[in-house]
Amino acid sequence: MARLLFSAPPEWWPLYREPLLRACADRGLEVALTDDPAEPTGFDYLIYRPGGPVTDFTRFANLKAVLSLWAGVERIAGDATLRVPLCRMVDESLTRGMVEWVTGHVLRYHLGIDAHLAGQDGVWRNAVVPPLATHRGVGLLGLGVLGTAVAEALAGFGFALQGWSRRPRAPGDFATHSGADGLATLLSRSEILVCLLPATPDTENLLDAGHLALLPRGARLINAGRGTLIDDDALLSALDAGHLAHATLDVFRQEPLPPGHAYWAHPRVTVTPHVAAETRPDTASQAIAENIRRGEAGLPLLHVVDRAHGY
Ligand code: NDP
Ligand code: OXD
Repeated sequence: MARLLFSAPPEWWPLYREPLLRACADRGLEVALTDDPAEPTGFDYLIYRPGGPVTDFTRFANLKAVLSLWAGVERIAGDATLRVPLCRMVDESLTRGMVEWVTGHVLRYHLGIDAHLAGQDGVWRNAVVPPLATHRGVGLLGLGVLGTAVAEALAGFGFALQGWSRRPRAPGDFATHSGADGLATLLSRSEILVCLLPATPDTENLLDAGHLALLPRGARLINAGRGTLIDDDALLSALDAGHLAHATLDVFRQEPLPPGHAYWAHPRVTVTPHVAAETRPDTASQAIAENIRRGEAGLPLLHVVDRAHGY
């Protein structure tokens, strides 16, 4: 019998209890599942979403792993009280959601949809025709699970794609880069820049004034990674100066984004409320149960976080 603790804000418990039990039963796993961290039994696995009751893992002496319901694990990756493997969420629904969201926003920019939405005034403005995707430079920061799936979708339209990751990639269907020089090359060619990097000490404020200045004038930015990737003051200055034409931001240093934040009122910013890709209880529970099955069978866990690099 594997003993599972669900630690998340209370509204998630009714949404996850049944799907988790079902996913475990599907795999023939016998489990005891609770959301009460005070139960005196030792727990084998802790299912984690930020904002739940567990903030210190020290007392969970028998824990075999912490299984995150989020793909981004910056809130616990550096936690010194966590001494067992931490697995992040990798789930096809989450990935498909991100692909749809990013593709939609890239196409909005590429096709210039806003200009037509704003101009329904009887004037026939056909002077500006968007280029084909093959002539549109799109840069993708982050080529992990989500970035790779997004790249495949955008490549399907024929966009002139470039990608950037920490470790160099073997040559593939589109140009990839790593390191500072590779970043500079990618930025200089990105009319649309998509960020799908994790929040780590190395990515903090990556998009600062210097890096934003490398983008072509009139570039657009889409951030679905984390708010910490962006130096907010530098972005606002680049937008005010017209160097960047527009930004679509799904993630922020403080969430919910405070009502008075400059992004809400900025005419060149679209704010979306961290909805790019949602973790869905049915499929996320399958991913969690699969790791429990593997743990109980003595198999290596999937998607273990590299704590040294923070993702
Ligand atoms: P992965 O861990 O699979 O991929 C991370 C990518 O970032 C990898 O390509 C990695 O490089 C690259 N990377 C990390 N650090 C650096 C660095 N210092 N320099 C250059 N590249 C770096 O993550 P996912 O693709 O699954 O998710 C990415 C992020 O998306 C999550 O961490 C989370 O913050 C965010 N997210 C946002 C959601 C939303 O709704 N807005 C939903 C889900 C996730 P390498 O390939 O070399 O390891
Ligand atoms: C995640 C997220 O990391 O929703 O899963 O941002």
